[in-house]
Parts: sequence; structure tokens; C-alpha cells
Amino acid sequence: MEASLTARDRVGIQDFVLLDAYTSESAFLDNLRKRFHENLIYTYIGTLLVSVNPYKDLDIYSKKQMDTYMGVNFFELPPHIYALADNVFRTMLSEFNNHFILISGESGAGKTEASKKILQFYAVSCPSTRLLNNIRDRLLLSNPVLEAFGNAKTLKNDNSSRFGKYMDIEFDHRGGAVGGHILSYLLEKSRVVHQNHGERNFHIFYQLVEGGEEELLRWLGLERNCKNYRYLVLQRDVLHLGNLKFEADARGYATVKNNQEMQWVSKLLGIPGQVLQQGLTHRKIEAKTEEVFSPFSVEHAVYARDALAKAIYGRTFNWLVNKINESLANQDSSRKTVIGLLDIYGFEVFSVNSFEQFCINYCNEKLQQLFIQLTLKSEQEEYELEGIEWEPVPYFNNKIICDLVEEKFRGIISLLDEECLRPGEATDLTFLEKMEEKIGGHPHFVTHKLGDKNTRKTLERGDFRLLHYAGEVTYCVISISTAFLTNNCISSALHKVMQHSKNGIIKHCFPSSEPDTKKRPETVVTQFKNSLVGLTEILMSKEPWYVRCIKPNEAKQPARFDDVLVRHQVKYLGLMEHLRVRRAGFAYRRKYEIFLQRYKALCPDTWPNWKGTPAEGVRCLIKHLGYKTDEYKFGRTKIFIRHPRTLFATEDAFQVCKHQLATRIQAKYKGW
Ligand code: AOV
Ligand code: MG
Repeated sequence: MEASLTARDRVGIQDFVLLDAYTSESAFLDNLRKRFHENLIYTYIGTLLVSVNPYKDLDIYSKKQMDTYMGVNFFELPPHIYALADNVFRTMLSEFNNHFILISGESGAGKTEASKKILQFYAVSCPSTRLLNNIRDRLLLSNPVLEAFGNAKTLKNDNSSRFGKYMDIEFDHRGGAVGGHILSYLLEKSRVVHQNHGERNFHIFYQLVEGGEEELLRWLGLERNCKNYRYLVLQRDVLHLGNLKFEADARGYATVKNNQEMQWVSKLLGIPGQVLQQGLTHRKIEAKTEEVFSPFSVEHAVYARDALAKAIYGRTFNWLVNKINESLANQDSSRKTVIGLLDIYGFEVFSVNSFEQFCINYCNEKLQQLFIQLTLKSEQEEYELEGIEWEPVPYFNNKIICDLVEEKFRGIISLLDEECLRPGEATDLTFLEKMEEKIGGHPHFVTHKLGDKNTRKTLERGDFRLLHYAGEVTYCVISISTAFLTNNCISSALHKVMQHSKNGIIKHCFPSSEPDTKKRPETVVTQFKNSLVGLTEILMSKEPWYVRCIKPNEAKQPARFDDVLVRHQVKYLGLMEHLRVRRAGFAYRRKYEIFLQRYKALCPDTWPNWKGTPAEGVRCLIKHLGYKTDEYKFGRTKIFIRHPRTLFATEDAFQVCKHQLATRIQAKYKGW
């Protein structure tokens, strides 16, 4: 007894639901810290998995470990990402419905690693045939390719995802992985032409220059030295394009300074040099009867060059995702179920926060909102609806911040879109003033003018601050409005130039059907907002599972557990509230019909056909099974079961019964 108490003291509790002082944040933190120092990085809150980044390789992801977790009931083994993956998989197979795993946490907390572990587990645990293995390998191999093009070193994470990724894995009725589909969200294209101090461009450029074969480099006209490329080493400054320099002619207009680079760019893009040069240094003005070309200043030409580099990279990335999707497409039209994996860029705060951080943090607000809706809100509403006695658990609902950003007509995105409609008149300042006028009184929005004495000390005049669910972020208004007002688009003239390309991929990326110059294109952020609405709809149609990732320290170091940092994450991730709801609530609920249909063979009175109502049938069934009265409750349409163990015991009994029945049937018909 004493020995086991000591062990429990040392390694903590593996499910927070069992924590005695479950309302105490300190007790929660103590448990997490104890386990972290014992290399036990996973802990449950019911079926939610909390994961703390160990920042070191742990020997817990071997094939042997995978085998251990395969087909074993969730709570029978120590918490693990494999247990969650296995549980989702088996639930999908038994209920034949769709699921998704939402992996969240701030930048560097371990989301991408978690999603890779889940994928690897499915690759090993799913049934295999030659065809299935083919799809399995493609699913696995899509990861390094997309990471090379979509990840980069930032101050927060050496392998930071700079795009959002949602991947559906499609399974047949036996659980074989038969296909997949990837949706990507807003790649941080600006990184191609600019990186903050201490950060890098996308991995692929360094991999190419430092690891590419000699012949390839020669064909591309590249040297094996990153330092030679402005886009890779300098603060401001594809690689030839980035080295293109402009100088002013006698009239102050831009001309290309280094013609050799120009020749390389033109060769690689498959576009005649003169046409490209014209596109980079002139704007096309369409007069009534003729086209007039107006020359750019050097500054404008540099802007056009960078916009082109971003457009090429962004579109090629989308092309790559489409290619991967083609190769993952399920050839079989029979019914399938899916498990979706969502791994998106985490909440981030830098000393200077720009348009990208605004989008990333807005995305995280939306995911937090989804989590709240699906767990804290709908869970509590369901108890009420089903007439289950319930003491409401208060929680912070971040809908107020989502509305501040996205509400029609008065949200920040709408205000910015409005400013975009006033080219020439709108400036950073008018945008800031507009926000101050329209949303100045909002409790989550502050500017220098609106702030108190203390706030003013920490806010520049041209900034605005949002009080996000995960913390305060000060955004640089110039960066945000510039990105909005310039729309991140290349000019239609440059777009036309790209259509002349002899390079098949480039031509494909710049189709002749766009842009529709008559119609104003949607701003990038409005496109992003709409894609997040689409994502929410996809997720809401599936059964959710959660992995909440926690970053133990800012230094990316193993064995360092920063209490303040972790406490902050525990708070804003809503883990305490989730625990309270779980603890007071019921882990499982099933419609009476479904529960009875599945388990009726376990009771002679309900088998094979129950004549009464499904609720009465379930009552009879659980009496026979010996459920204790505090383990369940009867709602209006569902039975609520407090602890998953109860359900697992029933499920085990059912499996035994099924097996016996099959054996009996076999014996009966033997010899026929
Ligand atoms: P993120 O996806 O949450 O950040 P990652 O999954 O890229 O974070 O994790 C960051 C780094 O932490 C990884 O490159 C590993 O070095 C380490 N790490 C994370 N999880 C584990 C683990 N289970 N075991 C060992 N090391 C781990 V971001 O994409 O920046 O939001 O945008
Ligand atoms: Mg990531």
C-alpha cells in the first residue's frame, strides 16, 4: 500500500478526473509537473489528451509500443497518443461514422509532432494489402514534402508550420486506409521575401541549396551557398528573383540592374526576358481604345518583384497540395468513413506582430470557439435538454473576440475591407481612426488613444492591441493595413505575363480565366475567414476528439517546466473548466435505441427482441448487468454513463458474447 502511494506521489495521476482537488489549479499543475519530470508527457481529462512537449526524444513511439496500444481499451494502459488514435479508430469502425482530432496549443507546443505520431500509428495498425500499403506510404510521405515547403524556423519553433493543414484519412469498412485528402490554409507567403531577425525562409530553399544534387543546381544556375541569396540571408531581402536589382534611369524610372539574373529568372520561369522585365517595371493602364504602359519607380518595381515571388510560391504550394491530393484520391466509390486530423499554426506573439500573426491568432480564436461550443457549451446544454440535474460550470466564452474580428459591418475584417474600397484615400491612420470610432468601446480592443496611462506607455501610436483568449497581442497597424490594402495580389498585367510561361507548372498556376478585372477580388483575409467557416462546417459534421498541447518553456529545452508559462496555458486552453464539466458529468451517452440494439444480447429479457420502449429495455438491460445507481442517469432520449470503464466492461462482455454466439452457430451448421 505504502509503495503504491509513493509511486502515485512520484508519477502523479494519469487521468485528471481522478484528482481529489480537481478544482485547484495548483494541484492540476503539480500533477502535470510531476509527470513531466518522470517523462510521462501524456495525461487524460476523460478522453481528452493533454500533451506536454518533452523537447527530447522519448522511447515511447516504437513499433512495440504501437502493438501494445492496438485494440486495447482506452483506460487500460498509461495515457498515450496511440491510445487516443486507437480509440478513435475503433469507435469509427464500430459506429461507422466520421471523426476528427483537433490538435491545439501555441506555437512550439507539439501539434505537428502529435499529428505525425497519429498518422504513423494508423500506418502501422491498419490492415495492409499491396494497394493499401501504397496509399499508406503516400500519406506518410506527404508530410516531409509539405513540411519542406510549408514549415520554417521561427523564434518560437525551429520547425514551425507556416500553413494550416487539415487532413482526412479515409477508411474502408475493415479499417484499411484507402485514401486521403488535404486542405491547406493560408500559407505565410511573406516569408519568401522577408524574415524577422533570427528566423529563416522555408526549409526547402536551404535543402535545395545545401543538399541539392550538383546537376540540379547547375541546371537552376544556383551556387551551393545560401549567403549568395538575399531571400535566404538578409533581413529584407526563389532565388534568382530575389537577387534581381533595380536602378533608376535618368527619368527616375526603374530598370533592371543585373541582366544576368534577369536571364536566369526568365529561363526558369519560361518567359521571354523582355516581357518579364516590362511586367516588373511597368503598370498597364487600360484606356478606352489602347493599352498604355506607365513606368514604375524603383520602389514600386521592388514591390512588384516581391509580390511576384510570393504569388509564385503560394500558387506552387497550392499546386503541390493538389498533386498530393490526386495521388491520395480514393479510387473506390464504396462507402467510407474518415478520421480528420487538424494541425494548424499555433497562437503566437512576437515583439512585432503583423498581418500573419493577426490571421494565425484569429484562426486559433476560431478553434477555441469550436472547442467551447462542442465541449463546454453543448455538453452543458445537453444535460439541460435531457433533464439531467446539473450545476452549471462557468467558463470564458471567446465568442466576443471572434465577433470583434469577423462580425459583418463592424468587425475588424469588415472595416479593413471597407478601407480597401477607398484606394488612394485610405491610409494606415484612417484605418486606425475608423477602428477607434467603430469598436473603440470594445473590452478586447485598445489603442494608444483609448488606453489608460499604463497602456499608453506600452503602445505606440500606430498600433492596436487585441486581448485574445490566449493573451494580449499588439499588432502593427502599418503591416496589417498594408497587407490588406495591397491585397497581396500581383497586378493583372504581371498575371498575364505569367500566362506566357513555357513552364507547365507556372502556366497552370496562373490560369487565363483570372483575374476578373471587372470584379474586385476578395481580400486575403476575407478569403481566409470564409475558408475557416468552411472548416468549421466540416468539423461540426464529425465526432470530435481533442489533443491539447502544452509548451513547458520558451527556451525549447528538455526537463524545464516553467510554472508561470504552463499555468497560463492551462488557463486559456480551458482545461480546468473542461475537467470540472467532465468530473461532474458523464463521459458517455447513447440514444436508448442504439444502446439497446448493440447490447441486447447480454440480457435474456431483451434478446432477441424487446417489446417495450427502448428506454424500458435499457433499464432492464443495465439492471441485469448490475450497473450501480450512481454510475448512470436516464435522460429524455439517452442513457448517460458516468465513467468510460463501465461502458468498456459492457463492450468487453458483448465481444465475448458475440464470439460465443459465432462459435455456437458454426458448431450448429458444421457438416452442412
Ligand atoms: P507545433 O506544431 O505545435 O508548433 P511542433 O510539433 O513542431 O510544434 O514541435 C516543436 C518541436 O518540439 C519539435 O520540432 C520537436 O523538436 C519537439 N517536440 C514536440 N513534440 C515532441 C515529442 N512528442 N517528442 C519529442 N520532441 C517533441 V507551430 O507549427 O510553430 O504552432 O506553428
Ligand atoms: Mg506545427
